[in-house]
Amino acid sequence: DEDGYDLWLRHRPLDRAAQAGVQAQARSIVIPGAPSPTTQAALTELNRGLAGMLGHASAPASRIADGALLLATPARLPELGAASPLHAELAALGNEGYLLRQTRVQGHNVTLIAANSDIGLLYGAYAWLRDAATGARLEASSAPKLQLRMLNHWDNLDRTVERGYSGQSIWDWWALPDIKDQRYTDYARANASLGINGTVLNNVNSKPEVLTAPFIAKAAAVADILRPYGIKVYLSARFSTPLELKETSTADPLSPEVRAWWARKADEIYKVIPDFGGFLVKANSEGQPGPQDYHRTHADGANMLAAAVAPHKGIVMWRAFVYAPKGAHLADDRAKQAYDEFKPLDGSFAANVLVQVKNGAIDFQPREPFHPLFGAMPKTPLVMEFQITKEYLGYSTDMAYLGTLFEETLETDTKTSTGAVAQTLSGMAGVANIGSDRNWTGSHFDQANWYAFGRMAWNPQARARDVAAEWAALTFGKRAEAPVVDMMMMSRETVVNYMTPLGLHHIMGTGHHFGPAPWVDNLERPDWNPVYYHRASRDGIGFDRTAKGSNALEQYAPEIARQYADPKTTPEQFLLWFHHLPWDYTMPSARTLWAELLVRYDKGVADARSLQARWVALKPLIDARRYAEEEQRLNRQVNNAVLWRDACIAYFQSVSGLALPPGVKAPA
Ligand code: GCW
Repeated sequence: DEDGYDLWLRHRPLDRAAQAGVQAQARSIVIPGAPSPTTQAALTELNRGLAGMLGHASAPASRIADGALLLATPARLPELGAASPLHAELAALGNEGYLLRQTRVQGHNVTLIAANSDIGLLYGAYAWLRDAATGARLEASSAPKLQLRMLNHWDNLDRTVERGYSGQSIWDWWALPDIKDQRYTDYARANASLGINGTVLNNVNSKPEVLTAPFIAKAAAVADILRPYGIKVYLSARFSTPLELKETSTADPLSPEVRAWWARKADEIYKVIPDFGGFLVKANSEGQPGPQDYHRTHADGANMLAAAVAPHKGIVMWRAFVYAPKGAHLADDRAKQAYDEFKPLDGSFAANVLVQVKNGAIDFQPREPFHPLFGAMPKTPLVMEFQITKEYLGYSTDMAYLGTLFEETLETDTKTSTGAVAQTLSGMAGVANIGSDRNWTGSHFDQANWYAFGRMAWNPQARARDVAAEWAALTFGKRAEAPVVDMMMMSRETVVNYMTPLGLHHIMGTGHHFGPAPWVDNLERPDWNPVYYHRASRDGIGFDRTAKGSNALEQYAPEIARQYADPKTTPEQFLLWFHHLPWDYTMPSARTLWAELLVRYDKGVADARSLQARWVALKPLIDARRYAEEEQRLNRQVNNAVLWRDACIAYFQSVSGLALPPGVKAPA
């Protein structure tokens, strides 16, 4: 499995001491009661795991005996009912939680995986396998803190993937529904092992065809495969679908004809996908149609779709990523539009609508302050959207562990009545980085970003470092864990430094977003031009979002707005996000802003080289193929870093007219 196909489910042989411990807990596997597709999945994975770790599988047994690994719900094992000492703890874990315990059942010493549902048992089985493989403690209880833990595929029906860097779409729409690739089952296993419980199969830039009968049948075939793993299927719906299919004369959400069409469409979908999750919608953004085309609001549009799926318990996730070609804020500040459009609608969305908000207000930059909508819509459930695919962080070439990016946003305190970001969420969505590549994600280390997203959607308070350690141990083995974690933990900051230090943003190559292009100023929309964002000139650099500038700051809680209004109290990492400052502005380091910028770019390059060197040192601990594949990427990353630094410095110099400060050498 050196090619990476097995992801973090490698189930590699344990050393002898560890084998004995694991063997003692799983002499047999017992799941009382009638098997279900979900308990079958758990049993298959446990056997696969044991076969890998011990060299042989455990015999499934029907009777509880000493040394059994016992998987049970109260419905399967009456001893777990009201009289059980575990009853209260178990009841508190809800439908998806689980507990692992060494205990006695029916007079036998067993290892118990208990849950309230079969899906909880499956999650518990994966947790037990993870603990067995990493040598972690085998006593735990866990329940997800967020209800919706979703992947969003930006996959087109022709198998191209928007912002995908790992091959084609894994969904072979042409072959479906008759031909069901084994990869779909392996995809379900990987996601279930993290607790991901929903997936949107197609791109938010959607097509009407996806809601026609043939595609609904294809989606149903995928749903059938994912169902035992607790994963619901959702689809991205194009708002103008009925009109474009020529089945209505308008797409106006208040038209009875349109409402009836969507209600019938929902009935048609639920007939073949009874647990269909619902719709994800990108409307009135980047050219997508939407309710505003009919002078209706986002709430009118979302509520119309919500009414269609409500009888079937479906939901609508309505995206807040909007910036209009002729928006009021075009000249002023694109970052303000989502808040301005959505905040006034708080309280007017139907109960089964969630508003899905990107982590930051611009667009998945290497670093962004949290989106001001978090904490600002107390009456609306919000889903936080992260991008797992690295559109702006060097694709699947550059190493950038996103656990630290997720953590940074999730732990921010919004300082509003609703508190920390994590507490205002009802779900997390991650734009998938999964494709048809043998290793799924283009590079081995990008598997960690899928992993981290899933683990942090289950527990948004999880620490990025712990998650990295788990992934590294499962992927590369215990011996490589610590040095691999060190690389992962420094990797994202490295990218920030050589691309967009000190709060710079959106200065990437336009369109493709790979590599530097701070000089571009001639695109048809001003807010696509890098110059719009860095605003570098003779007098200084940075985007003034204070009251003297766009005043985007007023969208934050007063405490934050006050703190960030002054460059002296603005976190350095967001300095040029909120302020336009003279080149000779004095930084906390006592350097000028210009000198500090150069120091950051240099550090980015030095750290990229350090990543490369650390990997070379790890060679004896890494499988040959994984080693070589990552080595090539790290070599290229160093070149990317040098290019970014040199191009940005040369460009900024050309507008500032400044020389390199004394002591700084021009690049060789
Ligand atoms: O990040 C930008 C991307 C677009 C994407 C859009 C969105 C799906 O450059 O490719 O379109 O955001 O999130 O809708």
